[in-house]
Amino acid sequence: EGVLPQEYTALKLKVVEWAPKAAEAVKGKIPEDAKVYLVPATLRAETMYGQTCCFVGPTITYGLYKASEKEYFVITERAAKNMAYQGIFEKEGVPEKAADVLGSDLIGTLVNPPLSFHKEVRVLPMESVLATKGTGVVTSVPSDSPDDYAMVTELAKKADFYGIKKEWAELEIIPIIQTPSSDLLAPYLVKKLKIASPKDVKQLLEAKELAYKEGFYQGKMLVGEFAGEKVEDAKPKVRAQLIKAGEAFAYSE
Ligand code: A2H
Repeated sequence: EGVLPQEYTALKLKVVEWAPKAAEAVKGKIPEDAKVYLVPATLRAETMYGQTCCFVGPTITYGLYKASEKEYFVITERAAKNMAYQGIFEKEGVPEKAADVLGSDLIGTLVNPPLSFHKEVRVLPMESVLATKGTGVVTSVPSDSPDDYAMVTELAKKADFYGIKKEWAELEIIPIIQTPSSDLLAPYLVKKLKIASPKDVKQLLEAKELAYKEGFYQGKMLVGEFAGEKVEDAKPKVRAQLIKAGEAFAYSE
């Protein structure tokens, strides 16, 4: 962990339809009219137009935590404790857990990602999701995140092995940010650095650094309300909009 606190944007992806095992795990545990959200933490709010799926760690145990009377969040216990402490939940103190659900049981759940061109996306597995960072949930933006692009490519290639439907990993990747190199920076870098799979950890780390620098300092928005503006300028505006709309909140650790 770094010295400075990391200021994330926590995004609310509403559950539209549970995967069968997740449905079983939550059955009768929350009010019928309550909304449940998967809540990924991101540093790149301005890329949220390009979400194509939502990653969970298949071996991570998540909890369904009560944020308010009618809202529940699917996150790690660690994140729930932080959120309770930061006054994000209606009730302060010890977070109230309605149910446990294993990451692998969430796979296939259909969620509604704010701002995204794709209105409904699936929950998919990513082994490299850390239980010790953010909320343990990662929203996937394959246009601008090399990790995400490498993972959705792998999932589409080996759908049967991962126990998913191929089409869940094959949503169209839409250009969100123009940089000097490309309008699809992550796929461009993955190809350029000859990254074959999520196992190419070293090259992915390099791609991630390159993508972050070029995207942030030289990127221009191609879509959304701030199209034409520099990423640097658009980032806080997109974030503020999401927060104002009640679709996201600040989360730090
Ligand atoms: B970012 P930092 Cl488009 N395990 O969001 C692994 N990765 C995690 C995580 C966890 N528990 N929690 C968050 N992350 C990812 C978007 C994005 C991100 C883009 C480009 C780069 C990028 C869409 N995925 O991150 O270690 C989340 O992915 C590259 C750094 O706290 C989050 O932002 O610096 C980022 O890592 C936080 O990483």
